[in-house]
Amino acid sequence: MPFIHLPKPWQLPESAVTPEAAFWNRRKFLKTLVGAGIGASVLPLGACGRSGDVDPALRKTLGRPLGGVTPNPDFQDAGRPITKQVHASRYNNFYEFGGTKNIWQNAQKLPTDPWTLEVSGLVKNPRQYDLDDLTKHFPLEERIYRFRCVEAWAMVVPWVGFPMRSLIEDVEPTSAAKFVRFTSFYDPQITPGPAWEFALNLPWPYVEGLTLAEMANELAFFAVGLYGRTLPKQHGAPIRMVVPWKYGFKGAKSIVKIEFLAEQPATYWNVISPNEYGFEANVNPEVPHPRWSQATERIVGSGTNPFNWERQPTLIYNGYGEYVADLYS
Ligand SMILES: Nc1nc2c(c(=O)[nH]1)N[C@H]1C(S)=C(S)[C@@H](COP(=O)(O)O)O[C@H]1N2
Ligand SMILES: [Mo]
Repeated sequence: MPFIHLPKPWQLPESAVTPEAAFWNRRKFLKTLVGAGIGASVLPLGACGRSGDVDPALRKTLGRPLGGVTPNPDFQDAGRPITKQVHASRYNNFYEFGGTKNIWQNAQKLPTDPWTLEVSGLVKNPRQYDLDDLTKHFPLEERIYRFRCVEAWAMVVPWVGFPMRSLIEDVEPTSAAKFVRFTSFYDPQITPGPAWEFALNLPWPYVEGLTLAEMANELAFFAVGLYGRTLPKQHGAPIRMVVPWKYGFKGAKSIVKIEFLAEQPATYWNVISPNEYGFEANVNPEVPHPRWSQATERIVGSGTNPFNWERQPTLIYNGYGEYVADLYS
């Protein structure tokens, strides 16, 4: 964004971060430019080419290029550089494939074609989307979002996908629907979990949940791509959740089922350790995890090894309070 430089909350000194910071004005400003047909020429043209250098082993794990993707003008600047793909796509959490960050090659066992995403429960139009539907049924846009894991590592990546709201409009929840459960792929032959899984008896499949109001929020997104291509398996191909104001564990990967419910569903990490991983799980620098502070975060790929990655302050709602604070007042 070379010509426009108005501060967002994350570009201001901590003392200047107020709920009504300049973020909002800047969003309106960008919308005006685009509406007048001026903005398009200064907006980046999608994220192919933004991934940085990719080595041959990693290249094998990448998806196919996605065409017809519109960059969403509101989400082109996350206030930090985009994380290079060599870092983002080789440092993952996907416990179905192991308990370390280094599961990117192991995750290639995930069978993604064919795929069926079933949407059911309290909806007027239950649906099944196949693999093709996921990239063709909804118009695709690109959003560059901050991402903050509860373990205090953070990155910025260009997702491709569609707003969760579009799917809500497709299936039309009934007035009884208040919560939504998202279930990840699970097959004990393919996704055995970490080596220590048997000791803990982990509650597979991985499930996550949102309130319907959270799912309808402008930020809530289904990603089917990353850096201009379909999602690599290690990131949750062919479709995963992205809720950038919440800790990363809320973003279930490789979703096979979405159910609209009247009651709050049980969720994977909350079942494992309820006092460490809440249902709401909004990013909040002032609420420490029982075992570590959440005040700062380590920037993925910013140093030679994860132990000396640069630290930066964590922001309430991960910097997205303008969009979501109303949900919690
Ligand atoms: N099915 C499934 N989804 C998951 C996880 C997982 O282990 N299994 N890990 C979560 C956690 S803790 C994080 S931080 C993010 C990591 O996403 P990334 O690897 O694409 O960066 O995925 C989330 N979604
Ligand atoms: Mo995480």
